Amino acid sequence: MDTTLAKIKTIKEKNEAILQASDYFVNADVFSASSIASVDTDGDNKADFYSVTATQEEISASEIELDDDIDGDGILDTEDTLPYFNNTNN
Ligand SMILES: [Ca+2]
Ligand SMILES: [Ca+2]
Repeated sequence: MDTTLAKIKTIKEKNEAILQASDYFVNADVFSASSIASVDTDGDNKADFYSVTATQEEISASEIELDDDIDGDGILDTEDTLPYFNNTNN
């Protein structure tokens, strides 16, 4: 299997990958004009999730939609065993 995940061989490499993912989520600000969402993993202008501080009124007033395929690989999150890993972009 020739995938990015297969390249992670050691605990150190796994921990570094987790750290990189954590940094991405903490520092993402894709929807800079809004405070209700900040992460869009596949870049399709649909948010991975809404902020825990976002109210339903703010979400309803916003044009930001939730993404049902976070990694953009064509497999819906409800079916995707790795919803944050697009295995088609190697
Ligand atoms: Ca998206
Ligand atoms: Ca997917």
